[in-house]
Amino acid sequence: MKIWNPQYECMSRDEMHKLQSERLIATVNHVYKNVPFYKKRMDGMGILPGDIKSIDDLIKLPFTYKEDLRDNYPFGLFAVPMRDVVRIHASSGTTGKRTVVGYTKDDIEMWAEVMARTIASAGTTKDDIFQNAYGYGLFTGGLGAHYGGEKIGAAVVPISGGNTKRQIEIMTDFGSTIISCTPSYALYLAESIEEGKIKREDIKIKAGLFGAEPWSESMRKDIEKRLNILAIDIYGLSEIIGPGVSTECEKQCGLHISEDHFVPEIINPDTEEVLPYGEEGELVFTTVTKQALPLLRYRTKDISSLNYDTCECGRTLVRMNKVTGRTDDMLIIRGVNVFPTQIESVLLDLGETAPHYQLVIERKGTMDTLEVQVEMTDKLFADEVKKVEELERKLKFNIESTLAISCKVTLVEPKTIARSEGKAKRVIDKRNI
Ligand code: DLL
Repeated sequence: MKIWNPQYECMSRDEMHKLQSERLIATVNHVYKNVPFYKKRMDGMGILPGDIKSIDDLIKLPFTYKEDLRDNYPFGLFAVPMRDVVRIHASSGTTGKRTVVGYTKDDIEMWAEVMARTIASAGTTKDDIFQNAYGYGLFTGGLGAHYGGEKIGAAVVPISGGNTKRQIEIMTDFGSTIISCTPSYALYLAESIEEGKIKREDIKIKAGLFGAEPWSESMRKDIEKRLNILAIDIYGLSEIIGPGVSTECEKQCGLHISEDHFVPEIINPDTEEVLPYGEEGELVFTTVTKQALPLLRYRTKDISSLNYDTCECGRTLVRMNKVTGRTDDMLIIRGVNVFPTQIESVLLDLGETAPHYQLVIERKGTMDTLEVQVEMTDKLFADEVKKVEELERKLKFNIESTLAISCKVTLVEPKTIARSEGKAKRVIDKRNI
């Protein structure tokens, strides 16, 4: 399959080292000058931009945490004036506040470039019809993939997420050849196609770009078999750019990181020590070309490992292994990032229930379901059923508008949710992904 940009994707390790070094130095100067937060943090550690002479000095730099973005909400970490920002996206934060990210024109161009690499790695060319079923909006998936598809010259169908009947109709009528969506939605599509009247021969999809949530090898096999396509894993996070941070190639043996833009490290999440190549730990990224929101050593909380061996596909870009989990309690339900604390805030804000709750997540068929079980207070328990139902509806509405995904709320009798002596067990994830 054609490599989109061999100059960068197949660069020698020495050249990459030199390029990353130059770009890191420029980035450190940029943030030190333009982001008071970084100046303060570097001053606090006694580090000046001049101390950073190559990419090997990365370890001298401070980490950045999701909380730093929240504490500087919404635009406090932006390194350019607002007049240079041309796009703003946002994703879930740990509590009520979202994580806000901004892009300059050059950032959007770089994003389109890394997404073109990603989309091309599934074999996409100018001749393809690319059905982009990632959500458009504040989520980075839709527009991120859109610009990459256009850069390649494919005909992008900006259908966005959901509405399965319409997805299948458009897919058949337009003759879409490439699809992008979450892997769980791909399975749902497969199931809906199997149940409907349309025959597989009437569908021309040959490959799919699936990411935004963890998925296993067995899920890949299932999708590939049922849809009869090549299923490629794509990874990214809003803070670093959105989708486009890394992608599998057709060899499906790890995700190539666009490390000319995003430099990875693997650390021990507890000691923050950098781990030797190959060991599993928390992924950390430093952006080295971003203008609006450059981040130094951003702690992703995603667990993976790195592989620097040259891949059979010819790319020299380092590969990260499939993400195996997270170091925090973030859940991804139907592609939406959910922190239990967000739900807790909604419950506490309303203050009409006991502070004991549990989240039960299941995969029914191919769809994830979320049930929020909340304990009633003794007073509420003594009330009429009508009042209880009303509160369930109100909680459901508040949670759904905070999380942007549907859920079921069940008010349970007082003292029925198991108490824990240590950390409360808030999440019962029954999905077997
Ligand atoms: O999910 C960006 C994206 C969109 C990636 C479309 C791929 C496709 P966020 O909403 O900020 O951004 O969520 C980022 O999702 O830290 C991981 O925990 C998880 N994630 C993303 N891709 C994968 C993947 C987008 N391929 C968070 N495998 C990340 C496992 C993934 N987890």
